[in-house]
Amino acid sequence: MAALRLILGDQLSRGVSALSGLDRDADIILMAEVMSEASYVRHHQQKIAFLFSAMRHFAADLEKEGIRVRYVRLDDSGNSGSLYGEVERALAECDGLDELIVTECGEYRLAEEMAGWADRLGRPVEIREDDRFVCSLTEFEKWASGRKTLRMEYFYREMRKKTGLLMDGDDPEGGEWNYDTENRKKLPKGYRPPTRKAVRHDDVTKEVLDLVADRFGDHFGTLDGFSYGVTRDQALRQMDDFIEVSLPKFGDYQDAMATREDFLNHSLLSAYLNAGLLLPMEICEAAEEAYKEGHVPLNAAEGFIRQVIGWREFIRGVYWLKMPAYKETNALKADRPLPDFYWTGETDMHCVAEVVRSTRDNAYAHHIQRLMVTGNFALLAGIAPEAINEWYLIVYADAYEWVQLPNTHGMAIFADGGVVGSKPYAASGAYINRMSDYCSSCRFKVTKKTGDDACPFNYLYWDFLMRNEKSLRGNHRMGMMFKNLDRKSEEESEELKSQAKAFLDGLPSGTKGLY
Ligand code: FAD
Ligand code: DLZ
Repeated sequence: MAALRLILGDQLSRGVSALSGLDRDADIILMAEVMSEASYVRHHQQKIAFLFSAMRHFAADLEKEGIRVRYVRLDDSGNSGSLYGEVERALAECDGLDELIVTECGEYRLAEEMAGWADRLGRPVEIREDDRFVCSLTEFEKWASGRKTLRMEYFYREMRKKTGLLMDGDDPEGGEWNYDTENRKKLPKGYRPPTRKAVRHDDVTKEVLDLVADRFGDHFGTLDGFSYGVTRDQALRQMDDFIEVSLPKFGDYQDAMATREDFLNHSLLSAYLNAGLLLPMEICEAAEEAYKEGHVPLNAAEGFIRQVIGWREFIRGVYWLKMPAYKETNALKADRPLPDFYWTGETDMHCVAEVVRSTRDNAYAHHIQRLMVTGNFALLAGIAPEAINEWYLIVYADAYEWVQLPNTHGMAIFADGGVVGSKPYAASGAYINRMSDYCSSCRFKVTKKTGDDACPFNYLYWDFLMRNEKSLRGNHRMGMMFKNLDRKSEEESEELKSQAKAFLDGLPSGTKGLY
């Protein structure tokens, strides 16, 4: 039987299951740039440019191998605008194709749609497992079954044993599973983060950048300085460069933040991993190798590997285990609209302005910026889950719902009531001050709790605890927080509440024309 094999924009791996068993003489690969995928949220311009260019390069590489590819560009005449429409059109226009083969996709909305394709097409549709992950969904379900709570740390240990990464027989390398306590260092004064290898862009990418500017120029973000690699070779070079230059201090400065230093020692590999240009095991093996050669310390290698085979796999497992109900939860009954500064960056809170700037410029912010600045603000302010989830899905080049949602909905804003994390990551300005240089050039004073020049994170933090006392006081991991709250006089508590209310009520939101 000849097959049409659909490859999605985030399935750019030569070994993706939809390509296995390919009959080069009979089968046709379909790849399509379609408006439905490019606009179901108003993706950052760089995310669209990265994916379209990577898709075009991937298709060209397949063609070089002699594989027949039907590649539909966004502006091709006849483009139906949707993946289903392109599948239907390909089946109608190419003779002799009996079935459709596709690898399962990364978002529930599309998976649901695809489940109905066989009926709509009146042909067999084979949806294959996405085996580019370390843990299959069935394996995760088995691990989760019967557990009262799902905790990443225990899952991670299983993944270490399964992969053998950083294992010394049955024991973890160095005697501990986790070296996180060594990974919370502030940047030393005058620290100069590694510089990144520049990527040279070819005509394919230049053409895509023009297309995106023309068709999506009103989406959030800028294309200036677009620096993503768009081929597997370029992604591999970024990986090698990271291992060589940035990984040695990755652990030490993993939680640090600094003005105008957007990347520090982070890998910047998530967009490549999530699109399929790199695979999780190969980057972990490279990190382990660097440790074995004595090039990087254990806290760096372990910290990095934990993010990939621990957090990334755990998050994916939670998404597919809990959807679709997961997205509808709102444990803290948050309902505030998204403040305009998430789009404009116009706020006197220097930390927030910096994170939004990096997000706009790079379609990137590192984990602590996402979690403890924009995420923490959304948690403390009680931003409605659907509004903040949509923002995170739009603004990052690595964002697909399977990975964005549990990170935002669960880890950052605790809307899932504790599925991903055991307590909300609520923090006052003191945390941001400890881990960054942001506060020293901020109009607000991080040491002040109330008053016009007090850091908003301070009164919002106390207001958050008071507002959510009923839901959170029983959480044993929050005992100390509530003990500190109990020390406040009624007068002080009222002042904190009223300052938080005045600040939040005064935030412009929903301004017309902002995305
Ligand atoms: P590094 O710090 O170098 O980490 C190495 C790799 O580990 C990353 O490339 C990534 O693949 C993986 N990783 C690390 N932490 C996580 C995590 N919590 N979940 C999944 N993978 C992880 N990551 C995404 O890939 N897509 C998203 O849409 C996304 N949205 C997020 C939203 C919020 C609110 C938060 C708090 C985190 C989010 N993350 C997301 C996780 C994490 O912030 C990014 O993976 C990371 O910042 C990517 O940068 P990096 O490649 O330099 O990562
Ligand atoms: C994100 C994205 C964008 C912007 N455009 C396309 C596209 O035109 N064609 C395509 O096949 N995939 C695209 N993608 C990736 C899909 O949205 C992604 O495959 C699903 O969200 C499932 O993860």
